[in-house]
Amino acid sequence: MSTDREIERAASIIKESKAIVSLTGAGISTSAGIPDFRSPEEGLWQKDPSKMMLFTDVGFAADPKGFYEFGKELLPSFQGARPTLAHRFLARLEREGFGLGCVITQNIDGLHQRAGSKNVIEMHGGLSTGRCTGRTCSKEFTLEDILQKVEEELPPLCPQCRAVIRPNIVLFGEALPEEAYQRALESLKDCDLLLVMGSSLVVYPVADMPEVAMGNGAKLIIINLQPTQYNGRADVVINSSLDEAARKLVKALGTTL
Ligand code: CNA
Repeated sequence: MSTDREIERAASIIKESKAIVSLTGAGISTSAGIPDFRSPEEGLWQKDPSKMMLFTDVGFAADPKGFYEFGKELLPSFQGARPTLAHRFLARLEREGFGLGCVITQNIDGLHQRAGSKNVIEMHGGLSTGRCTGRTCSKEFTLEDILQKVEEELPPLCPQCRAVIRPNIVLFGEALPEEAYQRALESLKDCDLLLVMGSSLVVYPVADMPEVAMGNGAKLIIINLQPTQYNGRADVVINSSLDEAARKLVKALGTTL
């Protein structure tokens, strides 16, 4: 549980910081109904580790039908999701002059943008678009196109070249989008506070980002239910649900949601 002392300390660091970057993970969207990967019991990999393979570059290429069958099960949770208090908290920190410059997210759900955050760097792509995997075909698709095709056949195929369509997300084993990665590194170079929210900090290279920020002199605040490898080095660790922490931080900062 987060103590009032940790909240007060985090609020005072936020107030005195001039250039804040937030790094978010799947934990910020669990209260919106989207399961994460590694939470005990509810995490997708904890429930069924065999599904992890489908989200690798090799696994997708070998079994795109299996990927989409599992994707169809997960999709309603993404479609029904609304931004959480914690998403709205970050949008407010950006809008209200608290010095939040950008949100670096590992999430693919688009909830930061829907909460009103303007400067969002998606490290693992997003679900809202897709593309043909054909070598010479570069056709792009909206999520609506893909959903329509998924109803017709699995896996969905490109109408132009009949190759498999894939969502524009980064699968395990693939490189991060270079432009997003460079932008993220730039923002970490200049920040004086990294605020990590809802990430196990085990997926590299994003898991190196606290190291990069601290190496540049930034403070580190972690809000997460489970411990991370950086807890011992963070300035403040708030071990509570993100929505509860956001509610208390908003009060301590003297703002509203
Ligand atoms: P993860 O490894 O599943 O870790 C999530 C962390 O959040 C865990 O340590 C939990 O303890 C913590 N957590 C869960 N719920 C809460 C809560 N309510 N309050 C506070 N802490 C909470 O997820 P990461 O993001 O670290 O791993 C990166 C993966 C997850 C990326 O490749 C993502 O694309 C992928 N992912 C994204 C989504 C999404 O877009 N919403 C969903 C599932 C997985």
